[in-house]
Amino acid sequence: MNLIFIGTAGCGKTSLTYTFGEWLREELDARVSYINLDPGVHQLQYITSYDVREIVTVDELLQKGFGPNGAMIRAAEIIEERLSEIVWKVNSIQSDFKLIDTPGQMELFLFRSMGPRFVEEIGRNSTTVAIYIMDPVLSSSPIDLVVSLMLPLITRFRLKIPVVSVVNKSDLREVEQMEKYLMDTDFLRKDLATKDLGIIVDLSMRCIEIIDEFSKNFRVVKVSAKTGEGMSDLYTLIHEAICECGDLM
Ligand SMILES: Nc1nc2c(ncn2[C@@H]2O[C@H](COP(=O)(O)OP(=O)(O)OP(=O)(O)O)[C@@H](O)[C@H]2O)c(=O)[nH]1
Ligand SMILES: [Mg+2]
Repeated sequence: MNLIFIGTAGCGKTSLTYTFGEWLREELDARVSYINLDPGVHQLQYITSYDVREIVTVDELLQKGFGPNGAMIRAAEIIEERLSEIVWKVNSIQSDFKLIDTPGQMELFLFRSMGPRFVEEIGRNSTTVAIYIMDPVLSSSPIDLVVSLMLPLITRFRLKIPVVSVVNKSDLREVEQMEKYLMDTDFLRKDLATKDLGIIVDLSMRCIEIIDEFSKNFRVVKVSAKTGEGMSDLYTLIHEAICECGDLM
């Protein structure tokens, strides 16, 4: 099974990849391999079975004179050009779970062809699920939360595989308010209705309808890559996604 960790910059992709991988090893005695697709990362907690930095790093492109954004885009292009080789190497790894860490900037993986093409190719041989990581720091107001909840749907659009959503950093206080909204969408709607933001409120209400319909009633699991909370819930969520493939986001 391939598990792809995706989310906005700093949401905890690398940390959760590692924490969940170690949980799978310890609790299930599973064979776990770690795959790094982030050409910009400096340090990883895990030992990789495949690391895209063997092909390209953002640092070497910066040294060649690219600017910070140009270097990331060029790195993504180089990865795209050599995708067959990368997929071949990832496919040749023997393990029960391949945990795939994606670039810091989500758009490099999601909005360029790199992510969809990678997912399509590795998905031919094994089940692939994306884990969309929500960052409570970016979801504190009702409108920010609606935006955060739309992103796993967009991920589903782009990658065309089952996507499960988790809220990481559950050890932080910001999660409490977010959880109240997630557990009671009427409360979220009521709170939104009090905002004097005109069409933004209307748009948010419509988004909630879509999220409600396609995300199985806001089923979002709370996890902490820092404390290890929620790993068994995440495992259950992934299993449900595979069983219910087709209608689960
Ligand atoms: N409190 C808390 N901090 C966390 C948690 N997970 C990650 N962090 C912190 O969030 C920051 C970013 O974590 P990373 O795992 O590097 O996140 P990332 O999404 O891989 O980051 P980029 O790849 O750079 O976008 C680090 O300072 C982590 O220590 C968590 O569960 N709780
Ligand atoms: Mg990372």
